[in-house]
Amino acid sequence: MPSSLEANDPTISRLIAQETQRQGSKIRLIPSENFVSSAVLEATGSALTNKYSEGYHGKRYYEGQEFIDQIEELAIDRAKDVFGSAHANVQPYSGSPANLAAYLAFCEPGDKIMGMHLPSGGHLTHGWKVSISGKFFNSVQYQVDKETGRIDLDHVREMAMKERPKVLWAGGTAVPRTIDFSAFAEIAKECGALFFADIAHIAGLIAGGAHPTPVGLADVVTTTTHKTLRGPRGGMIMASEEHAKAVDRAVFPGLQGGPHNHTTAALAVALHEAQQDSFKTYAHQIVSNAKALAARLSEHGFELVSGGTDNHLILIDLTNKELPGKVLAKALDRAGIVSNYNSVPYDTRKPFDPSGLRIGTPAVTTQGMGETEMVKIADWMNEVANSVGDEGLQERIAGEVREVCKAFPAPGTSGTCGTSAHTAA
Ligand code: DSN
Repeated sequence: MPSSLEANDPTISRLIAQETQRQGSKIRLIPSENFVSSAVLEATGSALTNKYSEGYHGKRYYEGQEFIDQIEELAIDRAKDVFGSAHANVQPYSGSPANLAAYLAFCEPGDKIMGMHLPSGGHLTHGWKVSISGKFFNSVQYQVDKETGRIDLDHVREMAMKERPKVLWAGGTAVPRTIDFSAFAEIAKECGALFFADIAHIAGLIAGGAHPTPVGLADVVTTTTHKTLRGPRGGMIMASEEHAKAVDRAVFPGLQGGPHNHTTAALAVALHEAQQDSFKTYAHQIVSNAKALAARLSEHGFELVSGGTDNHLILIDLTNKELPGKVLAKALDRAGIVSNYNSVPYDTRKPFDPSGLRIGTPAVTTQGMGETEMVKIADWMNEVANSVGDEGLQERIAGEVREVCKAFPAPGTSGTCGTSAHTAA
């Protein structure tokens, strides 16, 4: 008997099945991607998508909120518990809207903001020129040190004292090293800035105790919920009690309409998973896996920005291999290994054809892979990089990748997940 989707829309049904199969049969190294549990998937696909709920618990603009209120309160309570935050807003649609809401809560157009330069690993919404944050605000940006590839806190301090921004951002999308949130908090205090921490990439590591937290140090902490945190696609803002009202008003009615209740419920489920001891194991294993992968890649002569990794992410500078990131990413994809080409600090190539490749270990860790598999993956990557035009080689490796994926089935792609690193709630 076909499912209702198969019967009603066989084309979309087939495409979803094909994408699901793609995810389950390739090694997914994009550091911002993951596999959610079947429980999170189930909540995401629930009838909650049918309901409008503008407002907050006790002050909604539609009737029929008796269950939605409970769901949103549970998500908030769990977020506060997992991150030790005084306040949490779970309504942002994703990371960029969460960051916009943070601006709306505290800034006026034209205010000066200071974030990390995109090619240094920052995010578009931290003041990059093509983003609304770079257009509506007066943006100044710090870069990583050219020699070390790391954030130079003396440079950040010097620039912040000179520029006196309204907001100082820490966090980004291609930062392979531990972020010293205490140092950023001190700099923000010294120069009179508000400190915004964007933990989108590392939220799961923080929840699992594998990275220091900015909660309690930053005025505002924003995050997506679908990266290492392993929840549905969404966003969240955490703040002290002092800033709670401003944050809530900025999200609604300032920026958004009705919250996506199916996402809120799925986030509550993911946060429940993050409360389990097994989540700590998962978070620490992500880092161990990334270190093992980085070490083996270095042995193969890959040059890693900053020399390695402290977290889930590795940024490879392919300049010494005379190989553009895009060429290697496409060859790897044919070999069943999915990555993304990415700018490296001080890149001389264009963002759409950059010098780097960005990889990470959240998804493979969720599948239960460990250091042994990371060494194998690095060896495959090296083989592909040494002969990017060899389609026979890529086909052989794609077959071997499929076998490995069969041994480490991903939740939601095969209906099972027999791994110690994953909690199916
Ligand atoms: N697109 C996200 C990432 O891949 O890091 C950032 O927004």
